[in-house]
Amino acid sequence: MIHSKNVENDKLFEWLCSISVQFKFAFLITDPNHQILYGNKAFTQLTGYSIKDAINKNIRFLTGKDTDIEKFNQLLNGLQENQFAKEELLTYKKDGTKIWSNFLIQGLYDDNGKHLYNIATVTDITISEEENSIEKFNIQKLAYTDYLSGLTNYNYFIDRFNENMKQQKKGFLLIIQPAEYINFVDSFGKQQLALLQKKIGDRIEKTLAHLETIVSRATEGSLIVAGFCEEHLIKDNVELLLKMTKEPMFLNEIELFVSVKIGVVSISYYNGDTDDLVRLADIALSQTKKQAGNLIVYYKDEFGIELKKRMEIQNELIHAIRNKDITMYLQPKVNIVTGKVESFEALARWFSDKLGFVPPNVFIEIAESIGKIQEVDLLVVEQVLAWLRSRKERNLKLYQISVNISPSHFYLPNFIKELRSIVNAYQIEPRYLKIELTENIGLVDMPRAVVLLEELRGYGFESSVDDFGIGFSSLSYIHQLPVTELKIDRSFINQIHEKGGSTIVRTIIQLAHNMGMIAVAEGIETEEQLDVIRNLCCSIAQGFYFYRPMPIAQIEEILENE
Ligand code: G
Ligand code: MN
Repeated sequence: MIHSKNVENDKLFEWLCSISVQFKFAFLITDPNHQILYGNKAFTQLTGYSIKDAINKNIRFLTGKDTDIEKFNQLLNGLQENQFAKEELLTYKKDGTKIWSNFLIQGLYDDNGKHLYNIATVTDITISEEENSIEKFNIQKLAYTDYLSGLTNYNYFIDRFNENMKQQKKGFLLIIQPAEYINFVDSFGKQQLALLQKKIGDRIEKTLAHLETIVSRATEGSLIVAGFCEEHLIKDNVELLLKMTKEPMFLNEIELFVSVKIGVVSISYYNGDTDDLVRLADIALSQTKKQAGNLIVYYKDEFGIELKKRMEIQNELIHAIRNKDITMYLQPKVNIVTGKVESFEALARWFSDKLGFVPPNVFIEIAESIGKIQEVDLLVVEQVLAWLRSRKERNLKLYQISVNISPSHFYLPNFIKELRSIVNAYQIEPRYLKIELTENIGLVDMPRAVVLLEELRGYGFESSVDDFGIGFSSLSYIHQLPVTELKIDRSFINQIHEKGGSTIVRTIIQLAHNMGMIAVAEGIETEEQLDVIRNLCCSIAQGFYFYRPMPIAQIEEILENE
């Protein structure tokens, strides 16, 4: 990244860069005078300008002789604080070709009203079907790259590995981690860690140059490697990797000796599911943490107890779903100004006779992996409706309740039909249900997501984007989705007291308000966090600070006391 200001703004800047990598739309960050600080790859694809071409130029360099300069200036000069400005303009590619584009610009300000950046998205509105599919192809390539390190990412690894396995290859899969990567991040920062990972990645490729390999960045702190060779050569090949730690690596002219932890699994354990194999390598890696220094651990069957546990949970879960043994808990969403309960989020909880309490993140993930998540979601919806119905019969106030819907069945043809039919059966107005979807939803199939959300809205259901701000954030297309609420991911609330943490939350709240949406802060645990988001004009919050998710009986008590 080419630019450095104070830490606080850099964090916002870094976040904007990281989420815009996946954007299908050209995305630029400029300084308040419209000088370009960053452009994503879609920008390069759209305009033909490399990032180097664009950096430090004024955004006006995209114009040409037929551009309506006055209109463009109006757009740039008329930027009101925290407002979107939009205009259709004729711009030029590097090779001189004209493009009609939709320019969307917004100013970002800090807590003191200081103008930090502008962000601009540029969409080609002259695009043809054919070009569109080329663009999609390139987006795929983008989706294969880890932006910080420049290495290929986990998605790439999985796709390539699966391709290789079609030819029934032999060899190993391993996960490799610099031994003290947490300390490393503390003393050097994430950007430097990414550079180090890139260097390790290059060394691995060199060391194993005699093999066919796939080397990708699996997580922030680890690389994932597949090497294809005969079974009896696995050990020799993997041990070569220890040699590379004998020579120092240079980072910013500092000499570093890096020790590594390696978890290895033989491809002979492959059962058709690459995720399972990766899990085995991960289990082996976790065994390396018990000792200091360089260490390689090979997966053994004894380690597989964890996997057995998972199978057990899986089997119990199937029974639990059949017996409707999943319980709905409610967590209040609170109006910060009045302190009153405004609405609820419904959450699935599972108390198994055999296994005891199984944490939701555990069984939800398993339900997803075995194709049972739709049933879990609908069990929750049904209990929500039954509760509303029972309150209606007792002439008590009804509240709007959010239900989490997994992207995996949001797109199924009968989803909306089924939803409507149970809502009808309980005779509850759809406006009492809010459909919570994760922000990746538009990434799967954006045009269809819009159609489905419009359809839901047409029937009177509201919808909301959950866990906003992480992963494939939809900053550039969120304004196209007919949703009424953005839920700021808990991780941002957690970091709100770190330098720059509140700037990101502030930006998300501004974005939500600009688009006429409600911003909800999730995971409020302390008074200090509440104070910050209150100052940022967020009006709805949810979290342990107010209430934990609770069974209906307890919720009824709270409502009685209000
Ligand atoms: O992904 P989603 O936002 O739907 O996740 C909701 C989960 O977050 C629930 O399982 C709920 O128990 C949990 N949760 C709710 N409030 C808090 C909180 O204040 N802190 C933490 N750590 N978790 C919370
Ligand atoms: Mn949720």
